[in-house]
Amino acid sequence: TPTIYLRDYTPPAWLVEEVQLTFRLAPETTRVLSRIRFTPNPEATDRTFVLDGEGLTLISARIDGTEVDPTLTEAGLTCDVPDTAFVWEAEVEIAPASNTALEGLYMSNGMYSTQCEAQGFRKITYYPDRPDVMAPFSVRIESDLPVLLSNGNRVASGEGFAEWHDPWPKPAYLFALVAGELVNLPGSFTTRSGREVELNVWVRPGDEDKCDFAMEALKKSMTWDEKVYGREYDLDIFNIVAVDDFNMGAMENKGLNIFNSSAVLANARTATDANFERIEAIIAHEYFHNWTGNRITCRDWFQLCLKEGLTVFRDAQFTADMRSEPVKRISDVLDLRGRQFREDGGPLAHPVRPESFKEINNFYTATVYEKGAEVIGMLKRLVGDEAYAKALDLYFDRHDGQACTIEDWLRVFEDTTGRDLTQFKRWYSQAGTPRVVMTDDWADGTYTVTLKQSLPDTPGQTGKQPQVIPFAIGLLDPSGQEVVPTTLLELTETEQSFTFAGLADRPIPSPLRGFSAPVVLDRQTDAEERAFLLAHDTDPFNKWEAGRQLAKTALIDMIDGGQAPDDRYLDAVRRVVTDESLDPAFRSLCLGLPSEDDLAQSFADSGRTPDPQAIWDGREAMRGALAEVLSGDLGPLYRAHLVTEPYAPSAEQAGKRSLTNILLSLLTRRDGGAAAQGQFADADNLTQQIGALSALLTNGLGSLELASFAEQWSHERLVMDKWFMIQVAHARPADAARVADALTQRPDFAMTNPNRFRSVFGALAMNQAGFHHASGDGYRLMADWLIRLDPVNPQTTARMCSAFQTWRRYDADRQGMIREQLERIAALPGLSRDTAEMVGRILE
Ligand code: B3K
Ligand code: ZN
Repeated sequence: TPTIYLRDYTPPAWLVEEVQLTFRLAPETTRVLSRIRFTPNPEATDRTFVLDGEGLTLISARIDGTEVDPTLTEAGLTCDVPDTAFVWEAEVEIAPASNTALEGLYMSNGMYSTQCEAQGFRKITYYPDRPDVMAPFSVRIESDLPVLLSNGNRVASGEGFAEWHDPWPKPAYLFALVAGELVNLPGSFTTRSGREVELNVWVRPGDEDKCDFAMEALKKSMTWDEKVYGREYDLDIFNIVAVDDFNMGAMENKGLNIFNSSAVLANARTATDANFERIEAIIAHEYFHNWTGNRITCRDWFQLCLKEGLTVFRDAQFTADMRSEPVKRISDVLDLRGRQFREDGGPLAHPVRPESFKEINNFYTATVYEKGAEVIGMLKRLVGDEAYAKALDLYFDRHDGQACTIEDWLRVFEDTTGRDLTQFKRWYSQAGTPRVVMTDDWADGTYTVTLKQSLPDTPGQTGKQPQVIPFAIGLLDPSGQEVVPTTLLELTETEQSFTFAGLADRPIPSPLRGFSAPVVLDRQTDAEERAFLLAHDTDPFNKWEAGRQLAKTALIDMIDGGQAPDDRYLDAVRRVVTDESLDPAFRSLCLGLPSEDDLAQSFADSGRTPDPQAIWDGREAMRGALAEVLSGDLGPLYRAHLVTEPYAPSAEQAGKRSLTNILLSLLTRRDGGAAAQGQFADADNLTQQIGALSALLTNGLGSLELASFAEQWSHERLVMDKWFMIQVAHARPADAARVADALTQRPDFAMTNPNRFRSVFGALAMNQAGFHHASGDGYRLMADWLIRLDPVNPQTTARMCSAFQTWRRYDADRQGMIREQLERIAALPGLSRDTAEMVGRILE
C-alpha cells in the first residue's frame, strides 16, 4: 500500500461546480446516477482527469452527452476529457446490503445510511473524493420507504421519491443519505436573525421515548453557538438520525447528522448519567462542525485537527458552561492522560498534524482530537480571551467557504495579535508528550522557579526543538492563603527561570494550574505538600491533582515496595469526601483511584516493568484500606446523598449519583451487598441500577442481579451492551478471557454491530490485569476476533488493535506472546489496509 505524504499535496486539476445525484435504492442493486459539472482549476498545472471509485460496477458513462469508455486503474478511473468545462455523467451499481464495513452506503436494521468521511463517497460513485473539492449537491432518492433524507433543504417529495438541495458548497465527505421506516420527534428553532429552522430527531419505531434529551441538547447547542461564537445555522432544516450499526460516535454531514444510536438515544431507564453527558457533548460537537468543519473545511486529511481539535475545544467549552467547569476539566485530563499520553508514549505516536499515512481512518485519534483541542486551549491562554474571540471572528470572515490548513488557522492569530507563532507551531509538528522538570529556590524574599523541558523521541522523529509551554502557577503561603494568584509563565527555552519577589515566607507552589499545557510535570515533592494543596489550593484542578498524585505515590509504594497504604493519603481523602462544602461530583473524582493503565505507565516511565496482577492487587488492597478508613462514614454519607427525587439528567443529580455509587462499591465490601441489592431493587434509573450491579460484581457478588437485568433488558440493545461490558470489565484477572469468550457464544453477540463488539473487546482491553494475564488467553482471544472481524469491518478492527500498543512496557514473556499474536494477524492473506497499517506500526 502506498504511503501518502503531506509534502506531496497538489491542488486538484479539476473543480466541481455542481453535483446532481439520483439514487434508485435496492438492497443488493442500488443504482447511482451522477451528473457532475467539472471546470479546470486555474491554480493547477496539469489537467489529468482521475476520479476515485472503490467497489463500483460501472454501467455507463458520458461526457457532454456522448458515451465514453473510461479506463479503470489502481489510481481510479481515467478518461480523455476536453480542456474546458464539461459535464460528466455516470451510472453505477452498488450493494448496500452486503456492505458490512459501514463505509459508503450501507444497510443497518432495514434502513439505508451513509458514512463518507474520510473516503467513503468513492464507494458510492466516481468522484474527486478529496476535501478541497467543494460543490453544491442536488439529490433525488427513489424508494418506497417512507422517509427519504439527504443534505440541505427538501425541495420536492411525492409517492416513492424525495428531492433535496444543499446550496452550501461542500466536500463529498459531508454527503449523506438516509432512507427507512423511521419516526421523528419534531422541534423548531428560531435563529437570532429570525430564520425558522425545522428540527427532527429520526429513530426506529420503538425508540420514540428516547429522543427528548437529544432535541433539547440540539437547541442548547444552537443557542450557545450564536451567543459564544456568533454562529447561526444556515439551512431551513436540521435532521439527526440514530443508526444502530455505526463505526464511531456520530457524523456531521451537512444538515443531516448521523449518529450511532448510543450517542443519541436516552431516557432515565435506559441511559446513565454518563450517557446523557456524552450525548449532550456529541450533539453539540456535530452541530458545531457546521461552522468548524463544514462552512470552513480541511484542505486535505493531514489538516484533520483543523476541524476536530477546534470542534472538540468548542464542545468542551459548551459542556463546561452547561455543567461544572472544574469537573469537565478534570474528566478531560483523565481522558487525555488515559488515551492520548498512552498513544504519544508508544509506537503509534504521531504529530497533531501527521505528515504521512496509509489509511486516513487510522488517524482519527486522541492525538488529533484531544491533543488538538489542548493546543487550541494553550493558544487561547497565551493570547487571552479577547484576542481569541477576535481571531475566531477573523477566521470565520476570511475563510468561510474555503478548505484550509493549519497555516491559515495560525495566521488569523498572528494577524490579530501581531505575535509570531513560528515556535508555537511545533505543537502541530512534533509528536510526543513534553516533560517539564520543575525545581525551585528561595532567597531574600524571592522565590525562583526553574523549568526545564524535553521532548522524547517518537517513531520517525528525534532531536526535537523546545516548544512554547504556557505554565500557569499560583503561590500559597504556609497558612494556606494564596499570595500570588494564577500567573501565566511562558516557557520557550529548554531551561528558564522565573522569579517572584517581595514574599514574606517561602511559598508553596501550585504548578501547572488547570493543566495549562498537555505535559508531564516532574517535580520532586512530598506527601505533606500534596496534602496541603489538596486542602488549600484555590485551583480546583490542582486540588484534585494533588489528591491524585498522593494516591498514585501511595499505590506505587504498595505495589513496588510492599508498603502499607499511606495514612496521609487516606486521611486526606477522608477529609475531602466528608467535606460538605465541596461538590459531590468533585468528591467522587477524588475518591477514584488511578487506573491500572495509568499505574502501568508510571512504572514504565520510571524504567520499571509493570506487573499487571500486582497492580490489580494493589488497587484492591487500597480499596480495602479506603473502605476501612471510611467505615464509619460510608453509610451516613451514602444515605445523605442518595438521590430519591424523580430522575433528572442534571449535573447536580449526576454528581450525587456518582458519589453514592462509588461509596456503594466500598460499602459493599463491608455489608455483604445489602445496600447494593437494595439500590438495585429500588432503582428507577439506569445509573443507580448499573451502579448497584457494578458494586456487586466488583466484589464478586451479583449473579442473580445479572440474570434479572438480562431478562429485564433483553429487548434494549444499548442497555444490553452495558450488560456485556460490565461482566468483562469486572471479571477477575484469571477469568476475564473466559468470560469474554463465553459472551461471544451468545446468540445476541454479533460482531457486525460495532457497539456490541466493543462492549466485549473494548472492555477486555480495559481490564488490564485480565487482558495481560500471564496465561496469554486475553491476547489470543483478542487476536482470534480481530482476525474474524477484519474482513467484515476493517475500521473497527484497526481501532481495536490499539489494545496492543503498550506492549513494549511488559516483560519478555508477555512481549513474546503479544508479538506472536500481532505477527499472526499481520500474516493474514487479504488483511485490510487499515489493520495492516496499525499492526505494522505497533510491531515496528
Ligand atoms: N468527523 C467524524 C469522524 C469521522 C471518522 C471517520 N473514520 C465525527 C466527528 O469527529 O465529529
Ligand atoms: Zn468531530
